[in-house]
Amino acid sequence: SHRAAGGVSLIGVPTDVGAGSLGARMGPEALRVAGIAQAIAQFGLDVKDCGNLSGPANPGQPAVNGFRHLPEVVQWNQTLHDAMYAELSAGRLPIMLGGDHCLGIGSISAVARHCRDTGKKLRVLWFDAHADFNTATLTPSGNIHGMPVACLCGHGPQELIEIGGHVPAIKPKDIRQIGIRSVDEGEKRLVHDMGIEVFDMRYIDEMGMRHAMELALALIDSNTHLHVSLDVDFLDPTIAPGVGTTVRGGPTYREAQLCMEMIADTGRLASLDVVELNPALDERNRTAELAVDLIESLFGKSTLMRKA
Ligand code: B3U
Ligand code: MN
Ligand code: MN
Repeated sequence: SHRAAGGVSLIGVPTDVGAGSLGARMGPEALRVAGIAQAIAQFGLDVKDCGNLSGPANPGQPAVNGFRHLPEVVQWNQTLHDAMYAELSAGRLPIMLGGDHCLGIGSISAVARHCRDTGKKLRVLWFDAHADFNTATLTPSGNIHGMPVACLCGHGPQELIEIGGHVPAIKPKDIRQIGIRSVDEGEKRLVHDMGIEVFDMRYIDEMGMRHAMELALALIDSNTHLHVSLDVDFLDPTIAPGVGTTVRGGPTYREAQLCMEMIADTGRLASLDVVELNPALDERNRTAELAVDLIESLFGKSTLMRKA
């Protein structure tokens, strides 16, 4: 139910340079403590923990020209791009353990580059409470974790948009956003004008998660590389308190499980980001444990055996 024949590689990226609050730097360890490696190994997969990447400390500075910590964000993302691209080239399924969501730039630009190398079609599923489509002029915070999708689509500082060697790294038609419920004013227009397909909470309330996911997964075929970028703030904060930017009214446990199961059924999962987990804000590691639980479903835990 996934494309992990060559094994799974865990890449820890312990930083919160793109976030507004501190603590996502501890995300990789919390996921390890919650048993992410064992949870994936139970499916008979070879799991390699690559450990943590290194990079600059969080300088805790205000925004400069609309960006907080741009040089640090660039450095972490370049390092991540290289690590992720190496694992993909080796035929493995990389899981990026964040870290804040600015890391989606390095991760997905590596995935997009791998797709260009191999002639694969890319589909990114972006699970998030936020659209992450801000720019230097639109951002209310300067936090780059609110900008990765814009950067991937070619709207952002040159150093960030060119990390994967091709600008833009992805096209709007490559991505589907699910669970969105907090979008800034100017950001709304840009998301609309770029033509991003968004299944927001209003859509999910009216049409149901099953229908939203059927559309988000439409036209995936055997030549598709499916990348999942899971911002843990996608989940309702009552079940996932361990995130810096909670937004009420997110998907329930059951809705989130269904998303993961429907992805598992495609058999095309080929890379994953787990980001924005903030252990400093969590309760007894329950948000990390929930993320691991969902990842088990993503790897096919609840997939029944096929009738002959
Ligand atoms: N849109 C807001 C808030 C935000 C976006 N992503 C996160 N928070 N995690 C911003 O600052 O860009
Ligand atoms: Mn995000
Ligand atoms: Mn978010």
